[in-house]
Amino acid sequence: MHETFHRSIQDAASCFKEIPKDIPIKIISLNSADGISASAILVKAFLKERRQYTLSVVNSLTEEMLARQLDSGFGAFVFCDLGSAYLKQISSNLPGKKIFIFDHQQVNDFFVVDNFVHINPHLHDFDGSIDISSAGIAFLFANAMNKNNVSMAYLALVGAIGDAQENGGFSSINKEILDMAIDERSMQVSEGLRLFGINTKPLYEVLENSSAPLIPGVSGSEKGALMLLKETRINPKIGNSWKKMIHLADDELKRLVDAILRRIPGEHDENLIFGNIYTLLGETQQSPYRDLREFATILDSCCKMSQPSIGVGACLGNKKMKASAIHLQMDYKKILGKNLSWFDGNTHLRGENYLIINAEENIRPTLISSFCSILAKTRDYLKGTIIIAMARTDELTTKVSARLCGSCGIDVSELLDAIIRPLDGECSGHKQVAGGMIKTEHEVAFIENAKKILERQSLEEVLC
Ligand SMILES: [Mn+2]
Repeated sequence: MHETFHRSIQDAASCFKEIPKDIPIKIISLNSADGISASAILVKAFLKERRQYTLSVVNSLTEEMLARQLDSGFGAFVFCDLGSAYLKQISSNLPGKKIFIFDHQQVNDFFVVDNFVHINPHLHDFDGSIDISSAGIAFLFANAMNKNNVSMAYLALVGAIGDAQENGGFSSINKEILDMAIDERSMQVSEGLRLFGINTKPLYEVLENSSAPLIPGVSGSEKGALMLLKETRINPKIGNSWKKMIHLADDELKRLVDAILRRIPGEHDENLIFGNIYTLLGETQQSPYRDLREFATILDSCCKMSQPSIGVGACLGNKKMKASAIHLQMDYKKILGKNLSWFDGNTHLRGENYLIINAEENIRPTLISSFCSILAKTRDYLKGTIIIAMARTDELTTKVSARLCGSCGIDVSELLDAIIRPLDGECSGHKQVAGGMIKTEHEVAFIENAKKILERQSLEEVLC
């Protein structure tokens, strides 16, 4: 499997090199941290090859959009972080074009067309959810075209982290890419508290700023952060200055890790806050980009704030864009904070096993999914509680997001599908996380359906 995967990358690179240099190429990428990292890798590689390219970042692929591309003058298309689920649509809308698909979603359809170069780890028995991301594929492809592109290995890892593929360490192909990055000395791996700014900022400030994970009562609260240190018998100061992580004794560190884990509902995995730290050596000590995990969250903020081009610019090393991306991240955090205050200040529909929040225009539709995740992760809801949050778009549609608190036998995407299907809406997801779209005029019917189905679900649980 390993060999066939690497051969498919080599073949893709050779096939790409055969495209005449005067043919303009269009990169179409998903608006995600992984998609952005993948795009930045391709942009850099194409510049080196003196290729003409255009990049477009989208929230999803649609037939209309694909149809519009046919006469756009582009001779080749590279789809990043999407495409594997749209093989037929791409093929029927772009006949005669050279198509490259770099995706790692499940492939349901083994549709093969001559003009397609389809790279997906699932086609080679790898697990696309943890073994490699689209940025990893884009990187291996770029590296197969020109060995100097090995310097971008770290960007492949930023993409993988953005897709939650680093669970206490990298595995499989991601691990090989990490080794390449270490070999060419752009990165270093060490062990420590996995909180942002850990080497540079005072401990209390690191705790206060923690957003991944969010520590209930501590994240966003200076008082809460100082209280946590007091509780764990750690003096926040050393002499006249603030204590940093390097000043902690082993037993203090252990107490702090335990205390943080106790604060996060349902979380007992030490890996969440203690483990590998990936340092980008080319960045200054003060730079948030120095920590690869923080780099990925900055890109994620650019996506959520609907400004992916700033994220791409930051990946390309543009100083202005790097600074703008940090500002976007701050704005994003502020907005999420406001959304949580709105939530706390209003009443919502609560059942025994569910919570339904109709935010209407109070929360941006692009942020509703993050908002829903934060509620599920930081509020102490009973295991098995289903949270559904809704927010309106400008197009008379309402975006719906659903989360399951804690893992149990329930499949939240099946439930959301059952609620949405009679309303002609669309939805996708998996056991813990699902999302969908309905017409705004169907909101009332959606809530009624949801109540009915979730109440039945709760009854079934009691019965069995
Ligand atoms: Mn991805």
